[in-house]
Amino acid sequence: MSVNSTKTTQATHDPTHALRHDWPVDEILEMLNGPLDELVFRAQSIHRIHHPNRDVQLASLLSIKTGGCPEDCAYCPQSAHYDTGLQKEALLDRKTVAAAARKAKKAGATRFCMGAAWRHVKDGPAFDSVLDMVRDVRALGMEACVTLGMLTARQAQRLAEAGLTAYNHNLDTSPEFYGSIISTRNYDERLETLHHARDAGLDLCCGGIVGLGESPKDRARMIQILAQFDPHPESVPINALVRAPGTPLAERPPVDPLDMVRLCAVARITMPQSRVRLSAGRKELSREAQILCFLAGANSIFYGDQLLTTGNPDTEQDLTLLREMGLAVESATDQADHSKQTHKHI
Ligand code: SAM
Ligand code: DTB
Ligand code: SF4
Repeated sequence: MSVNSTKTTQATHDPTHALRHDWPVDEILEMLNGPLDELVFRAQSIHRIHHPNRDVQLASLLSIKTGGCPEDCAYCPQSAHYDTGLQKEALLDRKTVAAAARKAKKAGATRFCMGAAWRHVKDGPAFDSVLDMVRDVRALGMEACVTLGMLTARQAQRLAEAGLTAYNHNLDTSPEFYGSIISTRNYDERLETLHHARDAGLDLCCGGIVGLGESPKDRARMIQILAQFDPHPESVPINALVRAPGTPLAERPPVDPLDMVRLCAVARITMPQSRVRLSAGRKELSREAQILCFLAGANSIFYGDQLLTTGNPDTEQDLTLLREMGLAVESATDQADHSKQTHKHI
């Protein structure tokens, strides 16, 4: 596996159409540090070409197994290494998860993402139960995504066989900064799981977090590595750190909203066809800051009052914001067949 692939999917030098996998880090850094108006203009120009529907995907999240995680991710309220006051919960049962998915669908979500606070997946009844949950979500006609930690090639295949749409596994930051945030696993293990998911034919949902104390160069490196995937990850979550009490990063300064705008823009420019998902941290972003993120090419949000263990804006507020912007919301009469996807204005 290589993070330095220089393959180009589309041999075109048209600056707005090219799908490139060979972005030099300095070029990304220049965009991140350059004038904001030029960055947003470039991102929006590319966005218009690749996403003429101007639609936003609503993805709902559910924590299906909460807390007690053996990993020491410095940002995470679910790590067993920190006293965050979070109530641990065993794996939810299949019926509870299916009911939550139905509720999300009724509220307008087309994608349902299930997260487990595991270091890695263990074969056995819990994994079998997750496979059933995936089948149930797909039977509702929704896209199904799970984030379960590290996977073997066989586990990725079993998820694909169950009908899973995408696997979420974030790079979170640059390989250079990774060791300052997590000591219980390394970057290559992260990449290996992503390759297993890709080899099994799953879409990749892979992005990162802003506000961990990383430098602009770390952000540029993360984007560079994401864009080296060929094809690019189909969805790229851009999270702002949620400063969870009890974690080592609880006292970090708040993320500058314009840094979120810039990161959404460079994700859009470097990965033109991907869904750029404006993810955690929206509760602390003003309506105007979120609008700038959409202008910069974000075209998905986590939708629902709860992320995994922390809060998210309420659904009415989100629908109002999208309506005020005049954006369309992705709707799906039959998610099993992507060609039948439709878009509606709200
Ligand atoms: N345990 C699995 C893993 O780490 O891959 C899946 C669940 S984990 C909670 C999923 C992602 O949530 C992390 O990779 C990280 O990007 C994001 N995340 C966790 N805590 C966060 C926080 N406090 N602020 C922003 N994003 C966070
Ligand atoms: C992603 O990139 N962000 C989501 C989802 N993928 C799994 C998780 C955000 C978690 C924020 C902290 C919490 O609610 O526990
Ligand atoms: Fe565990 Fe995932 Fe949280 Fe890390 S981010 S502590 S792996 S739940």
